[in-house]
Amino acid sequence: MDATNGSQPLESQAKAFFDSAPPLQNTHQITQKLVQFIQHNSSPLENGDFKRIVCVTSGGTTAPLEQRCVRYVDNFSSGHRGATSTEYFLKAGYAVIFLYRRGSFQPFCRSLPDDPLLECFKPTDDLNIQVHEAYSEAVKRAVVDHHAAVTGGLLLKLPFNTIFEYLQMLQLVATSMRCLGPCAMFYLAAAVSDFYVPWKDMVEHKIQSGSHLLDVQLVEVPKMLSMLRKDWAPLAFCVSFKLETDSNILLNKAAIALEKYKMDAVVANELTTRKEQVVVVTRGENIIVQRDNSHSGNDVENPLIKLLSVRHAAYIKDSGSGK
Ligand code: 9Z3
Repeated sequence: MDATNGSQPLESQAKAFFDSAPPLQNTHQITQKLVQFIQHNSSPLENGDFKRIVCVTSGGTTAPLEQRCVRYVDNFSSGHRGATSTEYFLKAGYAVIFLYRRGSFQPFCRSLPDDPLLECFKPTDDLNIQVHEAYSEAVKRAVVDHHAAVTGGLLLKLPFNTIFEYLQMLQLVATSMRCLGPCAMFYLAAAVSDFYVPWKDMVEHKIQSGSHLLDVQLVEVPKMLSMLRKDWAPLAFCVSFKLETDSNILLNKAAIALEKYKMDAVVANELTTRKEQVVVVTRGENIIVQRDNSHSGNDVENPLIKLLSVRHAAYIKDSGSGK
């Protein structure tokens, strides 16, 4: 495989990416859902403040190698960070647009076993099914909390698979959230492909073994964080993530991303310790956030979302408007 660097301006790279991407299947339905969701959460609260809405991205994007895709390049992410964070954002009073990779971890399902349907239920004598005693509390909590969030209009779930779907959907979400000004937050935990094969250069059928599999020409994915900041939702509070396996370069890379993409915070995490500790890199300081080990059910996302929620509130206040 080989990779090329785009030397054109970002806007033309982004345009080329979107023009050549296979169009999203259900743009109209997604837009309608977004409009409804944002409208539902846009009326002022009793204290005169506006509800805050966060877009949480979660899971890894795929970069297909064939148009009728059999093989693809994947980005590592189980979706645990995004799903867990969604629960804490809901607890903190946010409405959440959860943009997730199909098949990745889901909010409220973390305490269920790997195969919840088959492991949580058992047949009864008369061939009905009932919840297994061992899981009855966990199943009840998951179903009740999920139902409350969705029917209360506080959680909108939108799935993606490919980098093409992800970036088109992120653009739709961001431009729909622009009207919220600083009350919008982006929490970009998804692991996004750095390279892709443009649709027009992609072979249609499954690449045969022994043929051109190793000749695939990869192109750099345009840095859409800049588009988000500059064009799609310029007033939103933006938090991106930086993942490294070498802790020696992590903080420096996060600081570079903070400046380059004009983020409000970059959450730096190292692959093996990501569930224990993250560092929130901001312009003023680096804040170490750790999981509280004294309770088993505690997650690093609990203090992380509390911190980001406080920072977001200050950002809204500084911007001088509730909306
Ligand atoms: C992250 O760094 C996430 O925290 C993880 C979460 C993917 C590590 P899990 O889903 O893991 O709980 O298993 N996400 C961003 C990864 C990423 O691709 N960042 C890009 C980079 O590091 C910037 S967008 O260059």
